[in-house]
Amino acid sequence: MSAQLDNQAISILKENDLGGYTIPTKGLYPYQWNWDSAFVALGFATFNMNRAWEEIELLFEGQWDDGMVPHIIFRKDDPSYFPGPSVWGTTNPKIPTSGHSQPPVAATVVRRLFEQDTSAAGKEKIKSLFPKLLAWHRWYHTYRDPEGHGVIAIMHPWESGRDNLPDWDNAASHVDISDIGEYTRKDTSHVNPEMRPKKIDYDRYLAIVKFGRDNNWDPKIVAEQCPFFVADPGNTFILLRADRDLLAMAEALGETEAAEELKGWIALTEKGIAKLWNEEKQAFVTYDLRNDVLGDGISSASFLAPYAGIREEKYINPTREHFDRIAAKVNYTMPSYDPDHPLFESMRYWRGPVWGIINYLIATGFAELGDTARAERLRTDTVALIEKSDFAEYFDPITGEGAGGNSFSWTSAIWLTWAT
Ligand code: 9YW
Repeated sequence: MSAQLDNQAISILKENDLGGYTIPTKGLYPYQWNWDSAFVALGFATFNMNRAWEEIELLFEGQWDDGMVPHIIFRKDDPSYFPGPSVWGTTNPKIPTSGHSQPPVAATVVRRLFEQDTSAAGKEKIKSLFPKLLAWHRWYHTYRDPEGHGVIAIMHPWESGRDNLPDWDNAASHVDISDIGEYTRKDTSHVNPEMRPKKIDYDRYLAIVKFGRDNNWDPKIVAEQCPFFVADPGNTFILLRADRDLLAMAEALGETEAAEELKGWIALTEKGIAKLWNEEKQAFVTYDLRNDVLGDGISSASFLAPYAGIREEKYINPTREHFDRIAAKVNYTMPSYDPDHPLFESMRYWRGPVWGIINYLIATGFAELGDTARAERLRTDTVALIEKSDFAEYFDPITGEGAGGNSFSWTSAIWLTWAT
């Protein structure tokens, strides 16, 4: 079974390879996505190290002058996806891109590639990628944490990579959607609309894109005025982890000045995460910085503290308890949203389904804590889901049914690098 799935996963990556970069899946997502490419690189690294580096290098071809690495790189216009490059209206980059970023997992991936590839070429790759990664992290700390709270905000639900998480609903309800005009979605013609965000979500997504476009995607204006600006435990923990990995690379390369800068960000974030702690829920939640509202939802990102290197028992013990409560309730961990919450929906995208890449991140954190049982539960559940429902985009945590796009690149990559 395993060898057969290994071959299938490799074939999917090869089929979705458009020449140095990989699309997430045919039809639904015809471009290069940021964090997808990072995970995909881990998959390629299991059988073709050069191709793994290339994936990351092509992602950074889309980097903006201010350091931002966009969430989509539009290498060629494809009418099967909406919103395409003309809707984003970005002007800065050499290649058309979207106007905001996505979870910064790349530095963590690059560190792993660097550890695996001990060749001279590997050293050259990391030398050229290091300043680009550092610039991106600096952009995140400057513009997505403008007041220096030590938590990272998103300006659009898409920037979190967890688009229709129920936690964005309230914050997004303040976004004025009266001026968005007519538009036609494409996603719902590729997959069942019941598994996708609703129309109201898309109205708000487009209103925020309009805000960005009207302000030339200036990150300073975004930080001051964007109608949606919410601190996200997902991006905060992922960046904290990535800062630590970049620090390890800075030390290996003798980049002392960069190392000091990174240590400053790490110390700030280690303190800042207290702002995302909901004492009543005993969990890390979102914080709507625009409207000063602490969330009450427990999502899969609430379990990323160990991954970020957080070790305080006051945080880790309740995190384990929530894990066990949810694990007892579902057949397959980790649902993207708390099944005890009234807004949980087992098949609707980021409101309940299980995502292989998130399982991998959470499990990495638990394994590093020495918590093998919980890490293994996540891994064996991921294996069971893929064996049952193939390399789907995401899965129902109760039935294990696959949902969204199929022959999905990051599910295949996660299989190769971790689950198998
Ligand atoms: C969209 C590609 C992307 C992921 C995101 C996921 C989804 C795209 O697909 O967003 O148009 O909704 O939410 O995390 O990177 O796989």
